[in-house]
Amino acid sequence: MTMFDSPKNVEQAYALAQDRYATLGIDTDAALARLATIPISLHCWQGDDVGGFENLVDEIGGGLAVTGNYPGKARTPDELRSDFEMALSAIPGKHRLNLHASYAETGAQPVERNELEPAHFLGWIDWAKEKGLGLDFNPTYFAHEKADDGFTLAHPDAGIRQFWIEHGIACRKVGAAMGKALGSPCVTNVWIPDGSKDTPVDRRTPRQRLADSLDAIFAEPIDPKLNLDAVEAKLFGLGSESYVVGSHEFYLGYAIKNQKLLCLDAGHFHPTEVISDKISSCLMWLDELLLHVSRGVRWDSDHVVTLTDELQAIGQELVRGDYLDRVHIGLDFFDASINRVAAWVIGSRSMLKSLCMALVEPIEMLRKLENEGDYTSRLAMLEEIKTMPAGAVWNYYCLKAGVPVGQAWIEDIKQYEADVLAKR
Ligand code: RNT
Ligand code: ZN
Repeated sequence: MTMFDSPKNVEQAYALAQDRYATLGIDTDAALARLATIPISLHCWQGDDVGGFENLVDEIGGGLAVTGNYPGKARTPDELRSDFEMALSAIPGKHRLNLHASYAETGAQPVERNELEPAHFLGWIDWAKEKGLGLDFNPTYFAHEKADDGFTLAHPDAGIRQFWIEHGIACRKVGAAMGKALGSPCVTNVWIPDGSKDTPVDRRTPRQRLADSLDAIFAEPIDPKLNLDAVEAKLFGLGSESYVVGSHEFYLGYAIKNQKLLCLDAGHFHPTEVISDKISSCLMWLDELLLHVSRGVRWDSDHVVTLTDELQAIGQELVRGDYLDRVHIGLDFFDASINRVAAWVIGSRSMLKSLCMALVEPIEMLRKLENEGDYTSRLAMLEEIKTMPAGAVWNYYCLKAGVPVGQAWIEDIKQYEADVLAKR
């Protein structure tokens, strides 16, 4: 007995699955062809616990917490790129890397955040070009002394606000340079930690300041073929339990008014709220969305994404609503208690599995049942679909994409851990 399926077994299982799906009118080859066109934007920060390469402060701040001390985290851009390539070798399809400004390569000379330029990201851009990857970007409004008191773009001090506005402007230019160099628009996403631990008496003024700061950052139009602006809301954070300036209502309104992308992070709402139900509402009024697919366990804990009901619901919404061309799928989690390269692989493969399952769903049939009011059959079908052989379709997809099938990738990552990570 071997540990892994032979290619022949994978193909035979696929042929059977194909027949089974055909009885429901589903063309699995077409589904996989579609799946191959969906990029996932993998976040660089899973690779080094949101550390970045500036070494300005010891703590990340901004209420971001990474737990665990698994050995072997990337300490340099080259190590991070090498780890990322290792992760990609186990992820089928063509994907993107989502960078934070704190991952700039400025050489021996530190460069202030408001003075960052595309030149400081050339290492990333050249590498992305060589690997055929798209890049996305984020200004970094934490891990900095000017963010220490919990306010950045909404700071009461005009000088500090101006510094962070300049950072935002600089980052849009970096994003546009990335988009231009790689021939694919860069999504530059603004998330700020601003808020307060205890009850504020003035909820209004900081929000007015934030709106003004954002207006200043976005004042210069940039070709959407190069850069797309996104804004990310949050309900609460560590240290901003009582008030977050950039709340959901704030940014939904701002994004609609200014035709920006809204970023929905799966961990940024009340635990009983789900972003899968927000996609169709937001896309009534917005052209495009950015998702930060994450997994909150009891709070915005940023656990590695797994194939939960909610992850499946997100995939279903994107496919059922025909939103795949209007939604940029990004991941956002950081776990330092397990192999960080494996974390990327697990989260990305889970996201892709959810899309794969959604793409082989007999949605026309389900919709018809719903329209006819036959909720009995709808529920029965939804339950039957759960045990359809989507796994065989996914395995075949991995085989054809030239990446390990099933658990085979775990061994490769363990080898990389022994050969590379353990020696750091
Ligand atoms: C924080 C936001 C934000 C960050 C990254 C590092 O709650 O989710 O997206 O996770 O920018
Ligand atoms: Zn996020």
